[in-house]
Amino acid sequence: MGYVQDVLEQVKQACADQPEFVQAVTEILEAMEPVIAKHPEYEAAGILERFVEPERSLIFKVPWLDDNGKVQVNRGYRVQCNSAIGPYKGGIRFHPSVNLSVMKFLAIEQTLKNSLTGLPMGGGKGGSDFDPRGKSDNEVMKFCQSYITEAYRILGANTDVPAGDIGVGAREVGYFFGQFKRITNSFEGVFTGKGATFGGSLARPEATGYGVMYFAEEMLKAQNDSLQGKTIAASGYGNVGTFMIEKANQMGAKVVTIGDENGYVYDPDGISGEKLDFLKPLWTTYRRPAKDFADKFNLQWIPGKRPWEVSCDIAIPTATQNEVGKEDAERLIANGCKCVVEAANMPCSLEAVTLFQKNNVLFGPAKAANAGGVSVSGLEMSQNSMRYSWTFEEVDAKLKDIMVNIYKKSSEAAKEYGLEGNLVAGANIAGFLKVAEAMRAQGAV
Ligand code: 2IT
Repeated sequence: MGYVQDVLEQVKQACADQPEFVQAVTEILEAMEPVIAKHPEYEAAGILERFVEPERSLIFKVPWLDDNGKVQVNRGYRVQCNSAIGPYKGGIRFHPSVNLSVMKFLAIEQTLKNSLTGLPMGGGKGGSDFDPRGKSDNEVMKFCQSYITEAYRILGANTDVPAGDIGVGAREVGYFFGQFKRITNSFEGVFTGKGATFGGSLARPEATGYGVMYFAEEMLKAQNDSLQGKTIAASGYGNVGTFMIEKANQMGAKVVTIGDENGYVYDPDGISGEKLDFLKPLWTTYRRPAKDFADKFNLQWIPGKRPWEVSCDIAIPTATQNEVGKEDAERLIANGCKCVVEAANMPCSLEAVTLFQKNNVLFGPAKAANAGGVSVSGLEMSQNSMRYSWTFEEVDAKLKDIMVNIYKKSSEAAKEYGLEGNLVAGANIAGFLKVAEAMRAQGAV
């Protein structure tokens, strides 16, 4: 076997109990064959086997007192994957599905995504199996403080800079920041996604969703097409989904579905106006189910099903990993879907991605398409270092530039390595080359 396959086999054996991590590594390494063929020095330097091993993983106890005064215990994680090109950077996820496999997959994806942004950020990810649904504000605060009381020792503005992810938004980041400041006696830009009154960047809440649509626009432009008049199916309605809908509306498209694990809402008129106003805080502030949205506006609620059965031009999964499987992909293709843009991290299974590619469905991979969030996080770090802040318009313009650039880098890398049109390969290759070069230059560390 060749070098790439050898490393993949090693990961499959060593991490057999980590299916999400193996899935992410499989996709990445399969794109590496032409890279290794062109760069034998990477094999000599052992870059791949070093790249697939996180630099450090911290797993810790997070004890907290609930509102009844009872002790609860959750498990916390922070995986510091790669620091070749900058401090570890990546969100914190609170969701019952969080485990080491999920953390490691997110951290390695983040490493390549952050590289693609062109900003100096390494890759990391953190989280806990804590379920924020149904928790009071007081319980969330106590949990966040306890998480940071352990994690603070490996965090720092020049070391590791977390942000939000599923179940973690501005409120939680505020509690993280307050606890970190108290323990370390320092006011530093150690988190992004902060509130605007203590160093948060304007346009950070909008960044991931807007960035997804800027990226989608580039994908369609390359086909002499546009978003005007397009029908979009989406799923999650958190921070990413709601701002994706806002930007899609501004670009002349409409989004006809949102959903959760219990079913989905179908709104053929498209979600806009007072419907979007209601939807925005539904998850991010109230952590409420999707059915509330259907009930409020008398919209069709389809229980027990995923949105991927409706007729749409574009599917934008905005919820979580592996929410689009093989059968969903088959149905989307049969119903005429021509473009899939991953807004969540790794929302499409490997089989689904292969089906889209075989059937000439335009496919925008997460690490490129959803990089807008961490891009503005990078801009938040820059603003904090300067002790200065840019206007919304300035940040939004920089975000758009970065997304256009990521599209360009990914499509050019695909072409250069003989895989024209394959943005999965292109994004992996373009992201990897910068990290690999930095690792090689820094020696065997
Ligand atoms: O998946 C992601 O890119 C994020 N959750 C955002 C990470 C960040 O540091 O802004």
